Amino acid sequence: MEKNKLMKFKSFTMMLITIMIIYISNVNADDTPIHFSNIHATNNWSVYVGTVRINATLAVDHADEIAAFVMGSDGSEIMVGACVYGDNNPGYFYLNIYSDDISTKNVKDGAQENDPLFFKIWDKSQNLEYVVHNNHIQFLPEEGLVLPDQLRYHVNNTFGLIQLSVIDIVQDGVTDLKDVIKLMKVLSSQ
Ligand SMILES: [Ca+2]
Ligand SMILES: [Ca+2]
Repeated sequence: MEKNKLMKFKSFTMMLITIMIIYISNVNADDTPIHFSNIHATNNWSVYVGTVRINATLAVDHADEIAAFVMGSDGSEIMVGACVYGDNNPGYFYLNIYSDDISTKNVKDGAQENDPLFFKIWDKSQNLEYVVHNNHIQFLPEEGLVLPDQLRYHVNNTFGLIQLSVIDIVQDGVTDLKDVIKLMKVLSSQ
C-alpha cells in the first residue's frame, strides 16, 4: 500500500515537471503581447514589416511591443494588430493586421480597405506607451516586400519596410518642449 502511494506520488511529480517544462518552453518560443493583449484575429490579414527606434535605438527584441489601430465609426480606436518586437526576425517587427470580418456586419472588428492605420509602441523597460507621429514614419523599399500605400490598409499582402521612430529624451511618454530643452543641453555640453 505504501509502495503504491509512493509510485503514485512519483508519477504525479513527473507529470507536474513535464507540464512545467512544456509551459516554460512555450513561453520562450512564443512571444505573446502582454501590453497590447487580446487582439481579435480574423480570417484575413496583411503583414506589415518594419523597424522601431526609440531615441534612435532599435526597440528591444522579445520585449517591446507594437500595435496597429484604425478608427471606429464612433471615433473609438480599434486595435487591429499587435506583436512583440523581434518575435519573427531579430531587429524587425512582423505585424499581422487583421481585416474586418464581414460576417459580423454590425461590428467593426478589423481594418477595412483604405482605412488609415496608426501605430502605438510600448517601451517595456520604461513601461511607456507612445503613439507614433505621422512625421516619424518613413517607407523604405525592400526586395520581396510591397511598398505601403502611405498607411492605408489593404488586405492580403506583405508590406514594408515601415520605419517608425519615437523621440522622448526626457522619458515621460510624450514628445514635448522638455525633450527639446534636454536635447539642446546635451548638444551644447558636447
Ligand atoms: Ca465585422
Ligand atoms: Ca518626453
